[in-house]
Amino acid sequence: MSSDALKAASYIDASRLLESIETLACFGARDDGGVDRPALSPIDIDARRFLVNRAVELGCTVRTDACANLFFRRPSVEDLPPVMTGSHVDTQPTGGKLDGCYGVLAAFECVAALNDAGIRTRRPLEVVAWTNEEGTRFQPGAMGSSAFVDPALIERYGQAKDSDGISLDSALAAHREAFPSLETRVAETAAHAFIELHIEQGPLLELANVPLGVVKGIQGVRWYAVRCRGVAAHAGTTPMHARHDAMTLAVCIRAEIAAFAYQLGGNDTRITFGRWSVLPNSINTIASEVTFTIDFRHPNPSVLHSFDTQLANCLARHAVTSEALFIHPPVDFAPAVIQRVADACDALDAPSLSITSGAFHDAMYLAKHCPSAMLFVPSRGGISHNPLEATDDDHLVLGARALAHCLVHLCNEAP
Ligand code: HGY
Ligand code: MN
Ligand code: MN
Repeated sequence: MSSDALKAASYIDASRLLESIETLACFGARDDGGVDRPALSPIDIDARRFLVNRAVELGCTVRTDACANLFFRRPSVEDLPPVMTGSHVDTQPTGGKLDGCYGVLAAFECVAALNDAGIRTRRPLEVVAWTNEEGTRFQPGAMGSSAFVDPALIERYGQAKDSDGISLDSALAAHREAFPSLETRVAETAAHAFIELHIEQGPLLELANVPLGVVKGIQGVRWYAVRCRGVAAHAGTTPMHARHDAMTLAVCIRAEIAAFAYQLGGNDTRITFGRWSVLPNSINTIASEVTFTIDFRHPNPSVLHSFDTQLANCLARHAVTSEALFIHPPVDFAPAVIQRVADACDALDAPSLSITSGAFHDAMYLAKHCPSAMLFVPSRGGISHNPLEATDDDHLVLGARALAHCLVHLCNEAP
């Protein structure tokens, strides 16, 4: 088996992989070299059409599901539960070319390498493009993978609306119209394993000067929207003592939240107040309403729970309302699949680092569905969710080789 695994790894074609990354990046290309491809937007649908065509060229069957996930399955020798791999192709508004996309395209490259090497596997290999992982157009994030694992979620998700008031349901309808003949992947027995290749999106691998990350888990995440109310009034005539300025209240609450987050979480604290909306958002009118989002991450479940409690107390003190947009505990991946990742790094003589993911990924939900793990490659300067997001070509190729090695072993594991 290891000869087939090494053979598949050797058939990874660097220029074919790198070219596919550049091609996909054209869908939603920004002038600054980044990508802006909102989930299920017309741009995303065009990108999906590129993936569907590529998958058919590679001899895969293509199916979808109620949440517009795309499943590209390479046939196998035996009719056994598949090994799944993949990631997402929706991006942040000022995203890069690699976040999510690399994991899908490297998986396609593994299919191409298996084809070129004439390798057939016991189990089917199923590449997946999960819908709306970023959660930037529709909240929460990782909608496609979570709805795949728990189909009951799709009904609530369908009501989610983007900033233009378009519901996920109508975006899904547009997707079905764009791909009218795609077969629906019906629920079947759980996959045998899931493995996601992704850029680290942080600095640790680069700081350690190591080309591959063996990902043992993902830290927990909390997303909230906090709404502060005030009274709109004239900026020139209203004395300071007579104001009810929603922005003053929001800034004060933000400071309190940041303080107790750091006090709870220490150096592992990651807190971001990334999205603000101000009403009426006029230079010369005191704000009547300010809504801001909180993104809090931490590897320790009790810190996450304490944050929830302290946030509720803080907001109650100020008589401010909030909405929980996304709550997920830390995830530990499956030791057996982690071992496959570590073995692949060793087989390719590549130094590797055991790492916990700071970013969330679709694998956090797949870990509930089947034994799962992830493999990272370094992000230059630790930069991501930024048009400057980049990874050295040789790292991108090495990651794909390691993924191929893992997939061959997993696809040939006995029932
Ligand atoms: O926010 C995240 O962790 C992911 O990159 N969407
Ligand atoms: Mn991602
Ligand atoms: Mn991302």
